[in-house]
Amino acid sequence: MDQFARDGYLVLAGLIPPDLVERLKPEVDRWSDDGLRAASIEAALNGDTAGPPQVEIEMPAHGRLACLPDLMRVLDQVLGRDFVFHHMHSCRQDPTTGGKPWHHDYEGPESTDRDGLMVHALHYLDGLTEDVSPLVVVPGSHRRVVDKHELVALGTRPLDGEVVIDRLPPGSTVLAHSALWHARRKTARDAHSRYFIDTSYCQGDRRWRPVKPYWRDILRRAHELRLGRPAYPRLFDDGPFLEYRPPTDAR
Ligand SMILES: O=C(O)CCC(=O)C(=O)O
Repeated sequence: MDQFARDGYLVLAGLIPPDLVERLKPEVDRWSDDGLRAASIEAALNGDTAGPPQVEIEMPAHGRLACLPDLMRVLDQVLGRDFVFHHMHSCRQDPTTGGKPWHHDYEGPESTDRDGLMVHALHYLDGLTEDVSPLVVVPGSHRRVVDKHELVALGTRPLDGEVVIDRLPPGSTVLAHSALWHARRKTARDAHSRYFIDTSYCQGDRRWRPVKPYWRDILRRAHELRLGRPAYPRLFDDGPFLEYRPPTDAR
């Protein structure tokens, strides 16, 4: 955990069991190809509080990933026992998908708050190889207080001290402090799709901004599915969340 505090991330190589990876990939395909992802983005853009017909966490393997016991055990150590689910995104990045500029994903009440601990589990179902775009991080950058939108102007250009993560075995997760500066650097060699899911968690005794207008509905659906039970009955509680505020940037 000293490494997480110092660098702002941990590599959890092969955290996701192979059979779960095999169940997740067709769900990601369905999410991407059957209009479900598009519907969830549209609902978010429309400020829809009821949510789209299906959300990621309702797909069985995605629901399992969000409360994967081996991940929960790491979160116990990083966040302490009192933590809640924040959100999940699922996406198949095809070779035509672009890079993602430098940013962080910390969602405190105001852009400069760094009061509590929030993390993003970045899951790479096929791992990372030289055939796809790498993840790039700046170790220690989670300790700098920067408005997330300021970073975007940097694009994906190399930054001092950066670490390029381009070799990970299948089913690997990078657990990042949500304020860590990170980017997906598009490379010319993108040869096949990159299966990417992120799940995010935050300390339950602080206040947080949700990222989707239908966040309450997602938590309600997770409760109905009894996700996280019996070990983590509070994982999908709504208590720590402030009201949703639409982003001011064009994210
Ligand atoms: O695609 C990646 O490797 C990282 C994506 C990312 O930074 C994000 O979704 O916030």
